[in-house]
Formats: sequence, structure tokens, C-alpha cells
Amino acid sequence: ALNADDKAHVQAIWPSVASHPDQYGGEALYRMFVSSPQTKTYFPNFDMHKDSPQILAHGKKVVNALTEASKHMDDIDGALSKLSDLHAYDMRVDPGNFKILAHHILVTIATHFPDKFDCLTHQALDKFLAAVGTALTSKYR
Ligand code: ZNH
Repeated sequence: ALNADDKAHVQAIWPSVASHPDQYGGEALYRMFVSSPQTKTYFPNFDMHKDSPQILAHGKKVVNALTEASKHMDDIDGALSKLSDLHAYDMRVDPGNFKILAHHILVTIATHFPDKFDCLTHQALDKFLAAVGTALTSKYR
């Protein structure tokens, strides 16, 4: 679970990410689609070019959901409950893909905010994204 230090580190860097949700969310998705092409199968209708309208719009949704989670770090499961239903019952996303996307979100943040991305911030974001992944895959069984 996230301790007080983790939460403080997430809260210190997240507003920077949340300030341009389409840009950073879109970059993370694009990195995922390029590095892990099997993830593209979930988005058959997307234009897969960099900064396509669909990638930017979906990136914005993902980052905004993470922003919401960042405001409820003591109850991420509750905050993302509806989204958890969607991913488990409607989209049936393979749970392994959450780790892949989390990795690309970390890389995106690290490249844009190298000064803020110190070791403890990296660790805190890793735990935060893992908790979100757990919340979104908790209804699979
Ligand atoms: Zn997901 C959708 C979030 C991961 C796939 N998503 C979605 C949405 C959101 C999200 C917000 C929208 C919903 C509505 O509309 O209502 N995700 C998210 C997050 C995460 C995720 C936060 C983590 C971090 N997903 C994911 C993954 C995958 C996915 C990993 C695969 C690969 N999603 C998805 C899909 C969808 C979604 C497919 C649908 C889209 C459309 O538009 O169609």
C-alpha cells in the first residue's frame, strides 16, 4: 500500500502530468502501441499515428482517471469502481497489459520531468500505478 511519503511524492508530481492530460496520456499510449503492438488489438478503430485524435482523446481519459485516483489514494478501489467494471466485464483487458501501460506512463513522466523524477518519486508512482492496475483488474474473478 502507499505510505504517507508515497502519497506526498505522487501529489507533488501529478499536477504537472494532469496539466496536459491529452499530451502525456497520448504519448504513453503511443509508446505502448509501438513497443507492445499486441495492445493495439483492443483499439481496432483507432488511427495509430502519433498524436492522432483518438490517441489524444483516450490518453486524456486515462490521465484524468489517474488524476481522480490521485485524489483518493486511500480508496483507489472505490474511486475506480465503475472503471473496474468496464475493464473486467466489457473490455476484458488482459491484466498483464496494465503493467505495460504503467511502464510507458512512467517513461513518459520521466522524460518530461527529469528533475522531479527522483528515485523516491519513481518508486511512489510505480506503487500508485500498480494500485490502479490492481483496482482495475480486481473484478476479473
Ligand atoms: Zn482503459 C477505456 C482508464 C488501462 C483498454 N480506460 C478507458 C476509459 C478510461 C480508462 C477512463 C474510458 C471509460 C469510459 O469511456 O467511460 N485504462 C484506464 C486507466 C488505465 C487503463 C486509468 C491504467 C492506468 N485500458 C487500460 C489498458 C488497456 C485498456 C492496459 C488495454 C491495453 N480502456 C481500454 C479500452 C477502452 C478503455 C479498449 C475503450 C476505448 C474506447 O474508446 O473504445
